[in-house]
Amino acid sequence: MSDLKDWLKAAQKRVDSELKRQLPRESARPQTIHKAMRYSVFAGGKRLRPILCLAAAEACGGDSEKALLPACAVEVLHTYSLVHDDLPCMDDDDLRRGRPTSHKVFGEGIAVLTGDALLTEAFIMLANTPATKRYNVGDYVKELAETGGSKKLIGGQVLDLEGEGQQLNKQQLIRIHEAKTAALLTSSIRLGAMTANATPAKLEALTTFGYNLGLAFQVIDDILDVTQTTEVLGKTAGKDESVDKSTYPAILGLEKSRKEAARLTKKALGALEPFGKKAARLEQIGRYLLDREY
Ligand code: GRG
Repeated sequence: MSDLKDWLKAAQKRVDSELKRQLPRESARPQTIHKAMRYSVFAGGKRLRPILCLAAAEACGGDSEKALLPACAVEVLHTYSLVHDDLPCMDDDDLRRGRPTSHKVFGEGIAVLTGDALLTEAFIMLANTPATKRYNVGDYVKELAETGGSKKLIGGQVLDLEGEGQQLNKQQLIRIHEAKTAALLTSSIRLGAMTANATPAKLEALTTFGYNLGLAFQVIDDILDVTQTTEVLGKTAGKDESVDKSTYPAILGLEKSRKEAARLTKKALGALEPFGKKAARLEQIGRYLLDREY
């Protein structure tokens, strides 16, 4: 476990220093937007999506260095979604990752533009990612654009908005989590694998892994909302998301939610079998995410 924790810390550090290199400097004009972009990107996130991206490249026998740009791209796209999700017209949250949200610090207009700018930066990073024999920049862009689009992240947010104040059933909840959480985790993993020139069969197996891990992650997140555990991937998670929506524990109860998280994690790990030892990190991360609750 300490070996995993050291590896996670080192991966977080690599991602952070690449993000620092890639994002426009705070001194670049207009300074406000660049300050706001960095404020939200360097706010203490766990870097789960980039870590999965790097580990997936390793699982496919690739050099994780080549996965650093897509790793940063998925993190800045994730940060955009959080900045917009916190806006008064969405969840209207004052705190994110334990700090005042972007619109609280910079105002609503700048927060909207910060999200827009981060989304755009993600695609610049992908455009600069080297092609492999099987995959070109167009493939990377399509992967992330489809996930960020109206059928996945944005579509999930629409379902979430429309379901507000209603008691959703399990199927409706799964549809939201597939779109809001599992899709980006899956694309993070797929992009890492693509930089390692993964075969279509390996990409397919990792899609199964990412989908089930993403759903498990969300079930565990919902459980944590109830049980209030704070230590996750070595970072202290702020208790700053609303809990009054439909969640797994609200629909299934805590015990069944725990069983569901374990079932989904098992299914995710099963998909890693063809990778053998190369997928050790992905496997450890999957187990670690499940264990963070207990
Ligand atoms: C496009 C506005 C817009 C929204 C898209 C992804 C999304 C929908 C909204 C973000 C809010 C949210 C609660 C998403 C569910 C996924 C999730 C558990 C996000 C938190 O991810 P962590 O725990 O956060 O990895 P850190 O802070 O560690 O990066």
